[in-house]
Amino acid sequence: MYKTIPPIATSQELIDRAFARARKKTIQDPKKYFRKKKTYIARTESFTDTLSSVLESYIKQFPSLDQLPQFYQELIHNSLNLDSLRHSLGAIQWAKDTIDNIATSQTKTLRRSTDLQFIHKKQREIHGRCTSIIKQINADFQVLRDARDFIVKLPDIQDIPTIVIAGYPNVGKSSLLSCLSRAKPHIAQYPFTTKTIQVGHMKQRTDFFTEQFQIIDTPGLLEQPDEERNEIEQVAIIALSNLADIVIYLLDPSESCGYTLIQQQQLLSRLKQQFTNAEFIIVKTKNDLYDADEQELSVSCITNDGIDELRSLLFSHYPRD
Ligand SMILES: Nc1nc2c(ncn2[C@@H]2O[C@H](COP(=O)(O)OP(=O)(O)OP(=O)(O)O)[C@@H](O)[C@H]2O)c(=O)[nH]1
Ligand SMILES: [Mg+2]
Repeated sequence: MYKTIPPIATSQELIDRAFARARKKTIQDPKKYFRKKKTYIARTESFTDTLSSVLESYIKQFPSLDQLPQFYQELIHNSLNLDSLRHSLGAIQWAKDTIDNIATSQTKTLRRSTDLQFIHKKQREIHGRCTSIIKQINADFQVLRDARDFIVKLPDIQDIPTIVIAGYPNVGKSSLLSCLSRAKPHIAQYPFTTKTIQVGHMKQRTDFFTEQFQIIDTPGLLEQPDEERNEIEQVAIIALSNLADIVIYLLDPSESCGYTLIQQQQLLSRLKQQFTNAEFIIVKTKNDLYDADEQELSVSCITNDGIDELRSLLFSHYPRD
C-alpha cells in the first residue's frame, strides 16, 4: 500500500549526496580559465538541483492524505499527528523554494563575473546557505520518515466482501483468522497481542465463480465508550465502521481470556447498536476447554472442531445478487 513513497534521507545524507554528485561534474574547455569557470558553475548548479529535486520528490510522492480511502485516512489520523505532518511538508516546500531562488539569482552572478577567486568564494557561500537551510529542516525529514514508515506498512485492503473478527482481548481472534485463512498472525497468551489490522482471505469455488472473503483480525476491545478507547482499540473500531459486511463476534465461554462472559456479552450489545450496517455472527470459541451445547455453533482453533461448519455458514451469507 503506497509503497512508492521514496525513503526520506537525513539532512546530512542529502547534503553528502548533493556534494558527491556535484564533484563528478567537469566541463572541458581548451582554455584553463573557461574550464575552471564552467566547472564551478556546473558544480554549483548540480548541487542546488539535487537538493531541489529531492525535496520536490518528497512533496510530490507523499500521498495527498485527503485522497486516500476513508479507512486509511482514519487509520493515519488515529496514529499520526497530521498537523505536524502538514507543517513539515510546508517547511520542505519552503526549503525547496528558497534553494531555487538562491540558485537562480546566484548563478547569474557567477556567470557575469570574470574573477575566478570571486566565483569560488560565491560558490562556497551558496553551499553554505543551502546546507544551512537543509539542516534547519532535519526535524521535518524525521516527521516525514515516521509518516512514511507508517503508511508503507498499512495493510492491503481490497474492495471485496469483508468479515471483521472482533471481541475482547485474548479470546482467540487471531487464532481464528489463522484457522480460516492462510494468514499467520501473531498469537499469544496475553491480551492486546494484536495491535494493528491483520488480513487473510477465504475462498470457495462454485460452478461459475470463485467467491472470496477478506477476513480482518482486529485488536481486542473492552466494554467502554469510544471516547475512552486507546489508539490500539480505535484501530478495531475503524475496521468495524469502514470495512465490515459481516462481523464475527468471538465469545470465549471458558473465560480463559481473563474476562467474564457477561463482560463479553455487554460489549457485543454495544457493538450491535453501534454498527447497524453489518451482519453479526456470534461464534463461541475454545470449545475444547468447556462442555459446549451441541446445538450451538462453537469452534476450537486447537482441535479445529466446528471450523468447516463455520466456513460453510459464512459462505451461506456471501453477498450474491
Ligand atoms: N484451548 C484453546 N486455546 C485457544 C483457542 N484459540 C485461541 N487460544 C489461545 O488463546 C490465547 C489468545 O489467542 P489469540 O488468538 O492471540 O487471541 P486474540 O483474541 O487474538 O488476542 P489479542 O490479539 O490480544 O486481542 C492463545 O494462548 C491461544 O493459543 C482455542 O480454540 N482453544
Ligand atoms: Mg490477536
